Amino acid sequence: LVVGLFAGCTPKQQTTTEGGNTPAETKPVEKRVMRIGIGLNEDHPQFKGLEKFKEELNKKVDTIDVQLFANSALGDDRAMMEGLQLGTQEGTCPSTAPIGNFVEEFKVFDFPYLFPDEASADKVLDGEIGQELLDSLSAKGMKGLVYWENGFRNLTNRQVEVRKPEDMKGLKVRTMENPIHLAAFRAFGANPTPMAFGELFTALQQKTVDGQENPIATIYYNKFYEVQGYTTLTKHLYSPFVFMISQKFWDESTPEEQEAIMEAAKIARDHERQLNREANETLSKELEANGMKVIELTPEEQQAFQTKAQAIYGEFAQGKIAEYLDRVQKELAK
Ligand code: KDG
Repeated sequence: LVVGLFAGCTPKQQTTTEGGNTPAETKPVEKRVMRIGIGLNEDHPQFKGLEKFKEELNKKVDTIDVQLFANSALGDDRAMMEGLQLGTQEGTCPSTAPIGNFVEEFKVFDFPYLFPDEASADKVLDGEIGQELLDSLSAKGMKGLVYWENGFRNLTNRQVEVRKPEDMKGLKVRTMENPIHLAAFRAFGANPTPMAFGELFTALQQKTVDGQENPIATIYYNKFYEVQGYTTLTKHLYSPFVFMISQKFWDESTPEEQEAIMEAAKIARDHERQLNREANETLSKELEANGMKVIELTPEEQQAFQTKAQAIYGEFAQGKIAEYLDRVQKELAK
């Protein structure tokens, strides 16, 4: 039984206790609260992954009370990462795109058409390069645990059957807050605008923007088909998630708790990736059943987008980002 949250305490003291009615001689288990927030909703594989994390962690330790918040209830990706730094929440799972605003090198994952498939992404993310980048978050107050999957992003819009970059001319497209994404969509010919995910559905509904880009699972579970007519399978970018907690929470954990957190995060990662891949495979049909036209591109049509995207590589592949880009490309060529 959770008897209460001691509001106003420092994160270390933010505990809940169990066993309120136990005899005085039985010491109640003190639990530290781990509040984890995401922008997506409870139906999305990302939330199912968090539930798995909670379940697995509870099997291993009884000293952490995981509380889950979907639908941007704790803020957007950027605000939640700031929350980790400030100690107002303990965990989140952002796309890597907004992480580039905290640690520049993460922008290596923002180059369109970098990863050809999920297996290549897993190889880089779960390998040395991915680990180095996770480790670089610690200096910013965030402990990067493991990569989960958002997936290959696709364009949706209200009114145009987009098959080639020219079809996107002037289309107002929401992107995540990331300069490379904005540049890519300008290169495609669109008129991109950055916006927090939590504001997106309403913006599409009110026609503040014409379109957006996200993986199939998000398009489906967020019911974008209610306000969008077309999905073009551009697959222009593989979007990873980073499952992270605050460095402070990590540092205040015992070695046993740290091991349990890592193990649970990995089991949850495998579960989330599997659910997400199944969703991305099967849900195109459901989009069509809900009235959307789903446009599959021929390799030549896809190449036209890739060629446009290639033109922005030079501008953004600078300094540390260029070094990482080079390493990723070499790793993929192996
Ligand atoms: O829970 C993750 C979301 O907050 C966000 O990262 C989803 O891909 C996303 C987007 O488009 O903002």
